[in-house]
Amino acid sequence: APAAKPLPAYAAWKDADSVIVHSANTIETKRSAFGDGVITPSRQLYVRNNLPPPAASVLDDRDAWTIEIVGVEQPRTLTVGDLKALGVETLATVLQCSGNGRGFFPHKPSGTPWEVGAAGCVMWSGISVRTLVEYLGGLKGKPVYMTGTGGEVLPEGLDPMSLLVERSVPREAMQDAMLAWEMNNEPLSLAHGGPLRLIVPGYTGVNNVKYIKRLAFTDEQSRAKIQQTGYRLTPMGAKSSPDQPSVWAMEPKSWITAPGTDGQALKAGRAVVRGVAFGGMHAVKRVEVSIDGGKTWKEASLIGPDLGKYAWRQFALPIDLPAGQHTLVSRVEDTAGNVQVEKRFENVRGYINSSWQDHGLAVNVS
Ligand code: MSS
Repeated sequence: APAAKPLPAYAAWKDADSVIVHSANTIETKRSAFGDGVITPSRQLYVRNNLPPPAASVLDDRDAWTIEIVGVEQPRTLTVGDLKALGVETLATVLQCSGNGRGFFPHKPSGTPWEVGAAGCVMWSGISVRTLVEYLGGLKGKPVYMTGTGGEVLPEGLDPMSLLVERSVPREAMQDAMLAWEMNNEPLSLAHGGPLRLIVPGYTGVNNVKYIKRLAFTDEQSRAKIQQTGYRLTPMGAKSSPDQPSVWAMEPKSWITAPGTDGQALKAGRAVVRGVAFGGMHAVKRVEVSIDGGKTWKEASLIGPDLGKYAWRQFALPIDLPAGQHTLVSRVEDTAGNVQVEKRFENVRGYINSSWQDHGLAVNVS
């Protein structure tokens, strides 16, 4: 195996044994590292930055970080300190990169070939966007989008719109959205967007803008490339364009995390198949597991605490594992009746791979 790449300085505190460092801006959680608790420990959570993060000094005085809010009746620039005096809530969400599962697309799309580990389930604390908007007199008019702008310093001499991390999501997403300053009970790290980050529950990673400097309620989508042509579900053979669906809501998805994910050969006999499952926009209703690649299915039990519809659920199914080669797969159904898809939706950049078939785990039992 090639030598493991070192963790970048801003993420040096991550648990090196639990992650795969693809590059300084793309770090994946190992499938075998998810463990049996519902929350993904911060030290194991994946990292994805489209641009290098801001200087660590932005965390020197967290409460002094400012955010501009526009598209409300009383537009204001507020500090994190101001926000902390207005409200606080805690929410668990699945944070999942739009490209998680890209590594299973046969056409090898450009971008990180993530398998299952560009995802985690984490707790956020901060102020709900609804509370903040009410405080600022409500929305001005009937804006179509909520647009968040990242606070990275852009390199000079290049068109800022080609680099700016600015994402628009449908306005309704504000109902459950949050401006978070804590993750997993700790002040938000630089790697995950500190001092302040927008959380848009149910939406893919890119819509959860880190280092947020501006929150705008707008009639148009952002002019930034990352919105206009980036993160589009572009059919094979086509060019990315704004008329294709934007990568927004997540879909029902699950995968197996044990046994056999650490590459060890398995012994025939009693075993507990475990994994994680989420609905994206709806709560998990049930999870089925197959040890014959999807020919026959058995319902697994949902275990552990239910942290709400945007969190993932752990599932477990005790089975008798016969000797031989098996493919373990799982399939989730949400409370709205949507079932995890069997096959991926082919698209140029390899986004939103929710295929249960692709996420199967081949094991060798002796
Ligand atoms: N934000 C900002 N500001 N910047 C950047 O770069 N990225 C994205 C998000 N946000 C960014 C942001 C992405 S793309 C993702 S995934 C996410 O983030 C991640 O997160 P973490 O914390 O994990 O790192 Mo794909 O869809």
